[in-house]
Amino acid sequence: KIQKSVLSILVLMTIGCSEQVDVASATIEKKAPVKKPNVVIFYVDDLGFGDLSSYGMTATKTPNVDELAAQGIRFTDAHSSAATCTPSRYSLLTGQYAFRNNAAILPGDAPLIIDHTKPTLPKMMKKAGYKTAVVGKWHLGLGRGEVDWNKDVKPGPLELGFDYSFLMPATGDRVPTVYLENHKVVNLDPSDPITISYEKRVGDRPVGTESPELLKQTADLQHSATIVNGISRIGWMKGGKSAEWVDEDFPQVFTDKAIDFIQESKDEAFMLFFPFHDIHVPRVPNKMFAGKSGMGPRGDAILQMDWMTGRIVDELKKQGLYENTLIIYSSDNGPVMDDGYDDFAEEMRGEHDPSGGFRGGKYSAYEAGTRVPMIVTYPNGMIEAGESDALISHIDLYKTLATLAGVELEANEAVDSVNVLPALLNSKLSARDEMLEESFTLSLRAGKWKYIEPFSGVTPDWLANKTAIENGLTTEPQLYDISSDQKEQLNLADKYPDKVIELQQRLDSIRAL
Ligand code: NG6
Ligand code: CA
Repeated sequence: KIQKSVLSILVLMTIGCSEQVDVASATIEKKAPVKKPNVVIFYVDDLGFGDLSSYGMTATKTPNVDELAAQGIRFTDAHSSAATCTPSRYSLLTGQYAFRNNAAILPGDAPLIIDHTKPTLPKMMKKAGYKTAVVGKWHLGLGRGEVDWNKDVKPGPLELGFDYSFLMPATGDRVPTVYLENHKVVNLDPSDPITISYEKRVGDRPVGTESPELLKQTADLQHSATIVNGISRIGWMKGGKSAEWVDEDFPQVFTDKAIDFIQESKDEAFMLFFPFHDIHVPRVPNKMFAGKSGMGPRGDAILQMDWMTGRIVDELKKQGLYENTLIIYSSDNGPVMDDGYDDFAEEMRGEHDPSGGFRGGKYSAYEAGTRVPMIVTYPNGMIEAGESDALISHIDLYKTLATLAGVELEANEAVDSVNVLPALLNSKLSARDEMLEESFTLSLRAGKWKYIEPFSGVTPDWLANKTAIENGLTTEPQLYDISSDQKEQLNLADKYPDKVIELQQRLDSIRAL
């Protein structure tokens, strides 16, 4: 079986080098492709390890994602690069740890944090002839600072190597609450220009602190500035009335744009990066899903995400592309219940465990901060359905896709990324034996050990006050035997001081790279 998979990889590498597969090697596999495989990355926001029925959720069902899980490999030790969104995305698109660039959660008016003169994942795919697009939530900053939303907004995804972009510029809970298509705000009326501020109130739109009667959901102080569509946001926005999004329309709007891209690209090799807004706050599902999960808006957002996934996969099938598409489905960080809006996620959760039995969640140095569902399908007979406990980080997608596409990387490109293609295609093969997890501190997984570096910084108030979240930040070192103590209950740092020193040194050397 392993031999068969090695042959599969050879076939894939051949595809990377030439358009046509050598017929002799192609006969080894059932249906070897004649075109480079398309790549679709479904990147859900804040979806926890336990938030899919294929990962143990019983409270409601995710049939579309479960179908992918049934046809592909379901990973149980795959990780987002970080426990929050901006750093995770940064690493995925650059193959470098976010701490190397101090990438942290960004406000909605922040400049682009990826250097567009440097290599990126989409630029690398373009070298191999891929057409590339990003459709969905961005949250990596735009422009050079003081961005003017009324002019061309750049640099952004196009300058980073995407041929097409349709974005929510930051997050659903931050202004500006408008779509950005390539360089332009969609439907903007030039006589009603947009001004954004994260410092002071601008414009005459009502705000959450003063007009709670206008709200669909009340929110904490941080999320109680400008109200758009009955939801108060972080930050203030003036103008841009005709360009405002309607949160309930997200599922159709984003999937329609992805489907358009697939239809337009069907005769070429393409890579679609599809970062969802769901299941991030504010959770304001479309009426097709509102009230359907029995777990409140958070559960309904899971159903919405599942429906969106299904529509895009159906389109691939309709276009005859599914057989030749590598699909990677995962999440940008672990789960959170209360993230600022009163949507009763915790109260309506019932027995559901979003972390799937692991400790912590979004923001946390414990496993549930980054251990997320990951499903890989490649129906072309190259991959056998199964379950894999290979240790993988999303930072590895860069080198892995470079291998798939046959691109040779420059010396300084994607330095933290590891090629895990063999493990993506064969559930019996292992991947890393060492991996870094980023949160407000750093954690190192090495063999059976998980080491959490002591945290000497200041925990932001909003995080310290979230008592429901175990952020894992302590001034003392933490050492867990993750092979026997998956829930990170027994700190062995005092018992194995030499191990602590060894792992801290290893961490320091990765940092100094
Ligand atoms: C936090 C926000 C939270 C969420 C998060 C980003 C506050 C108090 N909390 O700062 O609501 O927006 O940033 O989430 O403002 S992420 O998934 O995009 O990283
Ligand atoms: Ca997130």
